[in-house]
Parts: sequence; C-alpha cells; structure tokens
Amino acid sequence: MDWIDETINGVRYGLEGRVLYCEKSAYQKITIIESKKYGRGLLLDDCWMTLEMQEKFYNECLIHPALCSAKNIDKILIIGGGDGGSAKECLLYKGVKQVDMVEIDQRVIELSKKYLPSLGGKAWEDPRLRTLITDGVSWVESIKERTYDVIIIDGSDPSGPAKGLFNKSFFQCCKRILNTNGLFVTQSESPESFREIHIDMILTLRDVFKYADPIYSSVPMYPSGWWSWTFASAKSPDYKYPIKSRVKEIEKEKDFYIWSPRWQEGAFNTIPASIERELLNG
Ligand code: SPD
Repeated sequence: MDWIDETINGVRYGLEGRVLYCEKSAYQKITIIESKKYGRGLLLDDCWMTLEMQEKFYNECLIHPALCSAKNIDKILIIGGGDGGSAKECLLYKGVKQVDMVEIDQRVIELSKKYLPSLGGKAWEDPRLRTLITDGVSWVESIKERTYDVIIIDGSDPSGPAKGLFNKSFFQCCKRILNTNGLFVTQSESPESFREIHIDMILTLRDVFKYADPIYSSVPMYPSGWWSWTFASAKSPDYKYPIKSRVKEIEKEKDFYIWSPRWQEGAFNTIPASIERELLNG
C-alpha cells in the first residue's frame, strides 16, 4: 500500500491505496487507483475526481436539486462527466428523453468504463445517452438557441482542459441555448480552498442569468472536504423548490445518501454568513 495525494497550497488530501493504471492522454494525466477505504477512484492531473464510494456525495448534490425542480427535463446537456456518474443519476428520471454528454477526453470515458463500471452503471447502455467527444466550450457556441431544458457542468478544476468552463462568455452561451424555463447547474469549487473562484462564479452567474444560488455539502476527498454547487436561472429561483410529483417518482428509484426534498430546501437556506456578506458586497 502507498499513499495517493492531491496537494494544494501546502495541504494534502490523500488515501491509502495503489495505482492501478496511469497514462498521459492528449489532454491530461489520468490515474486510476484502488484505495483501502473508498474503492477505486479517478484522478485527473493529480486532482481527485471521483471514487466508487464517494460519488454519492458529489453527484446527488449536482443532479437531484436540478432535476427535481426544473420545469422540463426532456433534454439535458452534461459538459464533462466522463466517468458516467452524473449521467447515471439523470437517467433515473423517466421523463428524461435525451442526455447529451459532451466530454473532451475520450480516454476518461474508456478508462472509467473499464475500471469504474459502477460509476456509469446502466447509463452506458441507455439509448437516451448520446456521448459526444468534443470541447464543451465549442459545443455550446455551436448549438442553436433554446435547445436544452437543463445544463449541467460536471467538469474538473479551472486549469487544464476545464479552464474555459469558468468564463463569463461560456455562461452566456449556456444561457442562450437553454429554454426559457431552463435551469443551469455547475460544480462551483470549494468555498475554503478556492474562495475567490467560488465567489466570482456566483457573482458572474447572477450577472449573466439574474438568479444564481449556491448549496454546500461535503465531498471528503476534495480540497478542504467542503464543496459547492451553484444553480442558475433567468426566470426565477425555482431551483430551490422540488416539484412534488418528481420527488415521488425519484424516491422510488433509489435510496439517497444526501439528497432529499427537505435537504434541498434547507441547503438553499444555509449559506454561511461570511459568504453571504461577500456576495452582498460583491
Ligand atoms: N476538485 C475536483 C473538482 C471536480 C469536480 N468534478 C468532478 C467530476 C466527476 N464527475
């Protein structure tokens, strides 16, 4: 056994385990590990992306507040998400007719299917999933307006291939290709380890969409363990309120670890005082 660590600003986040596979793809270093405590995992450029036994901490917060509260969920766009975890959660909803997953690095998908099959699970065989290997920024620039009901940004950190997913121009394109009632959600980094990026993302999203609000929860292996997801809409902050019929349907599909309608409403009401202050003064 060895230690596999992500290091950032003089702190490290590590697990005891061993490296199963590592390669340098055209875009990034991809590492697959086997850990003692949390099963197999994926790192991109030495940053934790997912672990078999931690994906629930991240994917439930990214997907279910959005899909339980969006007016329509027929057509979903996921940018990134090559491990398949976020697509799997979306496809639990019978009302979802199409999920376009736009992943820049084909090797992330191939290696996730091979080493982390439980992440994507049945999603990989679901005819509603369309996998598109291309750059997410070019994709949103090329799509005609009002194409999607929900847009989900499931990318990595703002360095390397995911850098463009944090720009105002990217958010503007997302707004353009969302339907009028559409809902946007992005992972929005750690309010502790990436404070400036986090605050800047929320303020930029408010500027672009009008309504944008973060929720916070824990992803144990991510820097500081404290993570955020930000939801945005041009119409109203309805993302705060799960739709009863949708909740009833999804609660039959799985036993949730984090998400519940009560958790969702609470999460949007528990913004830490210092963040609220910074956003007000922003
Ligand atoms: N620092 C980790 C940020 C990664 C967020 N996205 C993870 C992608 C897993 N589907």
